[in-house]
Amino acid sequence: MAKEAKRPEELVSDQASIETILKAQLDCVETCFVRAEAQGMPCKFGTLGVCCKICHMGPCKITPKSPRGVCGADADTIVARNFLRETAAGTAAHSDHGRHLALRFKKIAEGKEPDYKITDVKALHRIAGKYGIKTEGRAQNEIALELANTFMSEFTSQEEPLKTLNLAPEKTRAVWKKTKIEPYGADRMVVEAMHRTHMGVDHDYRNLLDMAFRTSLADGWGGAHVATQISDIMFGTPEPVKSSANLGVLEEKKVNIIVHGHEPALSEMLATAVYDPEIIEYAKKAGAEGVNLAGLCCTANEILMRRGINVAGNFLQQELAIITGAVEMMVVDVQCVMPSLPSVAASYHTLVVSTTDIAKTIGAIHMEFDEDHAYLSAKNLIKKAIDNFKNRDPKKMQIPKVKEPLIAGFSVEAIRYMLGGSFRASFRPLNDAIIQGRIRGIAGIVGCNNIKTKTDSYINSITRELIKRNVLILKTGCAAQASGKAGKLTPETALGEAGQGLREVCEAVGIPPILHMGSCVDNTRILEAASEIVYEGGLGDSIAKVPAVGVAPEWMSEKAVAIGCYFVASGVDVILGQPFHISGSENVVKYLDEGAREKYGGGFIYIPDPMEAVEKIMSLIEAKREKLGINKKAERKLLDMKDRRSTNV
Ligand code: BF8
Repeated sequence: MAKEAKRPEELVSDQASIETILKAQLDCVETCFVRAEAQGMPCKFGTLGVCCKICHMGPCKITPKSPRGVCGADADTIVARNFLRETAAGTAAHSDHGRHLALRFKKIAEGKEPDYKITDVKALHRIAGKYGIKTEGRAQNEIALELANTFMSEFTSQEEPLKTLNLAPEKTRAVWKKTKIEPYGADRMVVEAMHRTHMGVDHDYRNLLDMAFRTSLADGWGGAHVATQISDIMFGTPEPVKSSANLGVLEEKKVNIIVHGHEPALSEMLATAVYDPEIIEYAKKAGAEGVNLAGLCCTANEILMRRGINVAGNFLQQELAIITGAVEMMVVDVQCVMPSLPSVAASYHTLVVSTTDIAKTIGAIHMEFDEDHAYLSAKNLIKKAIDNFKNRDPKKMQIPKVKEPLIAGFSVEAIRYMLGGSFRASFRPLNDAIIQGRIRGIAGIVGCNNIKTKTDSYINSITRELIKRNVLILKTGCAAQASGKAGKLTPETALGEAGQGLREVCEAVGIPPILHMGSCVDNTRILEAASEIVYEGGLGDSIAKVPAVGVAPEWMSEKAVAIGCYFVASGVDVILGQPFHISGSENVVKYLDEGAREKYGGGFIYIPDPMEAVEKIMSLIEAKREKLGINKKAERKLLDMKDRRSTNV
């Protein structure tokens, strides 16, 4: 008997998505939810990670009957090679994003990018100072050019460890040096990873996995770190900003344009151009009340953090946004863009426009973003969207009346300022709160949506439970948007659910208990925050000692593999709500957990149940607190029996 299709309520958590999936069914439009059903059970060998396609004698697969491939590679080698290739791909994606920004930044410094400028001069000076670049008495462009060249060498460095590593605490760096995983530039690391996983090269699973950690450091303390810093200089360091999230941000009477992807250069230009009087006039002439720009995925996070632009949704809502029938144009660049978008759009009037030569999709209109005439390029895109307004079919339009208010924009600088004010900006109050036990620790909850999990459900349940247990939450990516859609990114709503200690601290300093820190490249902000805690003192001398845990509840992309690896290599335990494709090798599973923890201070733990994950996170945090010797003091000083019961310690 055919398996019954899942009901929308079983697939997604939010009402906007439920309504729009039902609409897709009525409109006979295929979505990822339908295709996931059609896929059935995933390939067993792929899931175990024991399928080897590295040479053309195969593909080989490991089974009890054939424990080695044709060349003799066993499960350990095959699984580790596949894992390293995933990490390299994730590193490449973030780093290529960072490199594009670095090239653009260099052009700005050289005065060759008339439409862009250095928006945040303070950030330029702050970041240049971190790299040892002299700022006093020098012209802005001179500083920017030296910094741009430094950033470029962070990708190409062949023999020198990255300069960005110096931003990590000394003891954390010493671990990398001792274990020989200090990376060179991502360009070399990714090439070396591909070489080592070629047929007949590196066969020791431990050596391959160490290379995965090393490669990922070229991302977290290299390419992605550079991307965040350049974005802050070019477009501004984020500060708390109000906005809204979910499909209800689309507007019935306006031309709706959605930006989707990752790089902020075009979306920033669009965010300016929508307010151009010429554009407003053009929209009015087309019968619209104006132009409404909204974002999806991490492009949304970039322009949300700096401009408060509304978020239409996270990863698994990209097709649903088109199915509302209210989107004139979806502008896409790189990463996490489903190739299905043009076929979904074919049932409506939406134009899907690709904007970069490195990311084209059959069925999309390609309008290369001309960075030398960026503003004009942005205006042309918007005008094309306005021209398409007349093609909207009101009978096909259904915008869910679902959106939630939120506050985002918590860069490390913003947190420091909020904790201490402009004269005493510092992490001291946070460190003290952790030492006193009011805040037990920190969880970085990051990553994607994955069709294998009811959308947002693991993310939201774990977040809810952890704030109850007085854990401060730092968020990025689609996981942050999940909290936004659930209405948990405002101080009022989340404070009502936070434990007493966390609530008191948040109320005193004026921060919400769940802090939206940005896009996926901005995971580096979480590392920066952990480093700040170390520098502030009292919570250990390396990131590994801080009572902090990383969580990737619904991850799905290779970028998430790289992120997880650089968290672990930085000393942070990472809980996975979805497993890696490694279970075909017990040795690899063990090495990524216990082996990594022994060497770097953090390891990977897969826990499919969110409540079990909460228990594990609390035990990891409490173990670190015990090691720091801060639990005794806090209990004597602050907690009575009632408090103890409520914190479940
Ligand atoms: O880089 S969280 S689905 S959008 S990969 Fe993609 Fe995952 Fe979303 Fe941003 Ni990150």
